[in-house]
Amino acid sequence: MVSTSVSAEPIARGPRPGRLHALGGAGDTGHLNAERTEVAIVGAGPAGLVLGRMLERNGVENVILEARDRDYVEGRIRAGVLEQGTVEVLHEVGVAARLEREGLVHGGIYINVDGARQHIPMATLTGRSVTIYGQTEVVKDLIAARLDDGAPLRFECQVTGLDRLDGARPVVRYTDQTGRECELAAAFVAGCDGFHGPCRAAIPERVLRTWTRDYPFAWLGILADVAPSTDELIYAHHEHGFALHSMRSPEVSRLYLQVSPDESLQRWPEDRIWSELATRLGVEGWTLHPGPILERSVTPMRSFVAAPMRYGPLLLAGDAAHIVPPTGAKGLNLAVADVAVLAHALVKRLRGGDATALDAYSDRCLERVWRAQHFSWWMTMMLHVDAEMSPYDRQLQRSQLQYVSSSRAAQTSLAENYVGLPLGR
Ligand code: FAS
Ligand code: PHB
Repeated sequence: MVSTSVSAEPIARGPRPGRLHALGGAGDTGHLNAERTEVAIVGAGPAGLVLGRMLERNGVENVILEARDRDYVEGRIRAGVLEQGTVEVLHEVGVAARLEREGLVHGGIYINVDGARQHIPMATLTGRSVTIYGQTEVVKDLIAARLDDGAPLRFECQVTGLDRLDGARPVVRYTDQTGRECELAAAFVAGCDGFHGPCRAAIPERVLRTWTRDYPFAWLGILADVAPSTDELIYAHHEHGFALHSMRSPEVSRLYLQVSPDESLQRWPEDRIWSELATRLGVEGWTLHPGPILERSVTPMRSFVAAPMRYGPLLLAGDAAHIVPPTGAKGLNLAVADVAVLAHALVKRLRGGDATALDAYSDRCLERVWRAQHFSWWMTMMLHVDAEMSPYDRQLQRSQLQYVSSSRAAQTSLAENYVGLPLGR
């Protein structure tokens, strides 16, 4: 365990092997105008940005290539729950000042079952808590820090392919914002390009195994300009379907409704959204306060895992390697956990020549990924209404809901998975 080497303390910026310079040396045939760096990172989501930050602070050269422009990347509304381990990593890499000021620390969640609300005191049961702080804010903080540092972050640079993954120095091909075809050679390529990116597809089918589960439901999510009607998140199971009351700040609420995967937003005018939320989240003596809806979207739900997460010099992290339904609030946290392990391994390999951690990277992450897969599937099946469910399974679901609402042991298990297991590196 050499956690100190991948630590917050930026090392002295000594002369380092040429940050970016044109190839042209002996042996670099066919990629004459390729720039060169140590780690080419594809994607400026949470995975790519946290990895870039950790490598940067340990003096490892890296370049981030991002297909979209800055406004788009910073405007994408996604996750909102940070595990304690994720907050610790953001602290470690020195981008937690605003999180400290604006993040909402929650010691529990509520589970609503048919009009009865049960509090799960996670901090009491596990000693750990979660922090509510939007993914958009995490990404903004990381981008600002990187640009302040002058570290290379190229927006509107679409990666189109990876070459020489079987060679000593892979090459990333991309189209820059002027449409020019460019190449970036690197010792390692980090595929942090999300589920739809090109990096996973660069791993030969004979090598890559995938597991998938699609769910017969989706989430209609809204961002509303109204103070949350609850102090902590409410997960509700109701005969009409699942609902979730989350938030982004003391002034802004984030709420979700279970809908069918092909649901059209046209069929959900504001008043219908608020009345359905009130029905599904409702308990005696509690009122949901509606407000202007700022954003709404429908997100399909899928479970997906790809393995191995490494193919020679290519390392996958985050949604590029695994997807979970958002019911367990694991997506963003898994992405950060992957790159916390990856950064450590790359520094040991590139600075110490020791490849043990890198060789163990995939197995190490998959262990945590499958735990989160199981928890996210379990929360999803327990809390959603599946019309195809057999009457027998329906009874099992009811028993599970009653068990979680009444048993400390069941609540402790839920809490332990929800707050996230400490990050081993
Ligand atoms: P990301 O998808 O965040 O980032 C990948 C980046 O790669 C993107 O910026 C993309 O533009 C870039 N890229 C792709 N192809 C490229 C190419 N060819 N060249 C260059 N760049 C390329 N999780 C929750 O816990 N709660 C939620 O409510 C929740 N809501 C979600 C809603 C949606 C619509 C989605 C898709 C995910 C949601 N998630 C949620 C999960 C989410 O938080 C992800 O787990 C998290 O964004 C994963 O981070 P990354 O792995 O960095 O991938
Ligand atoms: C969110 O705040 O966006 C959120 C919270 C908890 C979840 C999913 C999404 O399980």
